[in-house]
Amino acid sequence: MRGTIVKGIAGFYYVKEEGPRQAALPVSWDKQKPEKKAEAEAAGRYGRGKLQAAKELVPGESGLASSRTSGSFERRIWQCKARGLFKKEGVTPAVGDLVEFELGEGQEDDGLITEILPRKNQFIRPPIANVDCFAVVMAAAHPKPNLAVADKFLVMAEKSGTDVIFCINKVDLAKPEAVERLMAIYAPVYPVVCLSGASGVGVEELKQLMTGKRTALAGPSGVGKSTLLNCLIPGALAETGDVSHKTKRGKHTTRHSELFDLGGKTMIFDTPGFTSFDILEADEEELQHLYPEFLPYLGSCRYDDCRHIKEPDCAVRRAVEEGRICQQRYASYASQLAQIQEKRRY
Ligand SMILES: Nc1nc2c(ncn2[C@@H]2O[C@H](COP(=O)(O)OP(=O)(O)OP(=O)(O)O)[C@@H](O)[C@H]2O)c(=O)[nH]1
Ligand SMILES: [Mg+2]
Ligand SMILES: [Zn+2]
Repeated sequence: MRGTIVKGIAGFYYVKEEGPRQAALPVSWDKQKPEKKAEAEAAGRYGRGKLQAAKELVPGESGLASSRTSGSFERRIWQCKARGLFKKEGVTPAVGDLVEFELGEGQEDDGLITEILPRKNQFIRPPIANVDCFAVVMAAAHPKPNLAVADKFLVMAEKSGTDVIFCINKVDLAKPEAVERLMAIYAPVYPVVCLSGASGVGVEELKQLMTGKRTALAGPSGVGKSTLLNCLIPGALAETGDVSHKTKRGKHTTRHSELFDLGGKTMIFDTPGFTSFDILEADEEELQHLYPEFLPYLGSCRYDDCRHIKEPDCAVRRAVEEGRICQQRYASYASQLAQIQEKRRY
């Protein structure tokens, strides 16, 4: 059988099978009453292998009866382990992977992932694969926007050639100036959506931009990624947590990446937030190409190997001075370049 890994926890992978949709499974199978289980078995509602009904199957409802009456049809999700050989080969299945899997003999057996199909791309932070687009989420306030982290996500997205949507969330909490500042920096380079996961402002616009793609919500903890996911897919019921008043940071509520279905070909990854990441997988020469607004000027500097820092007659710095490249983004480039050079020294 073929399917997509939608979640992975502690050595288990939850694989959503491909193919026609089937009658929805009971929510949280393991918690079902025995008589309901018996009923489902009698109805032939699950096959071999241990079934894990995902919570998104029947939005906002629970139990078999409701899934029947709601007439909801979904693809089944199977709990699987990975073939032992993957480990030997140093391969780890990732959320978003398209896989081949087999089901065990008994009801309680886990399925077995036997093959991972070639990936379009793969990321370490967050650990996901086959991403078409990154929605980089920053809160305009609470927590304060961390532009260094935003620019690292953007560089990562550019390097892998994925699309980008820049999301400014919590506009209901922030002063208009804070939102405008972020707009001024990012709107010249990327599509920007102003959002409030609290009131739903901007969610339709974001949904439009995500249509037909697999988009990963990425950004620091507490910016509202899971809240946005719940707005986009009301049945997703992703867990959300508040922002600590003491540290002014999120509480790392989402611990595992998970892939949700919005219908059609639209899928959304919710990912755990983190506030800093040191691995910037670009090299010194490459970095300048990962700032799209630099591209028109590359090749016009006096030196071919110009890094746009101190070199004379530099077209990029001229563009910064003349306001054609945002000062903040240039500073971020310079800081990332310094980090890459520093790392190379060791
Ligand atoms: N006022 C306001 N609060 C929001 C908004 N979006 C999210 N929140 C709140 O911000 C807090 C953090 O939201 P989450 O959705 O858990 O954030 P997250 O980005 O998923 O965080 P991690 O899972 O830790 O990475 C919660 O208390 C949300 O209710 C918004 O647009 N406005
Ligand atoms: Mg979350
Ligand atoms: Zn230059």
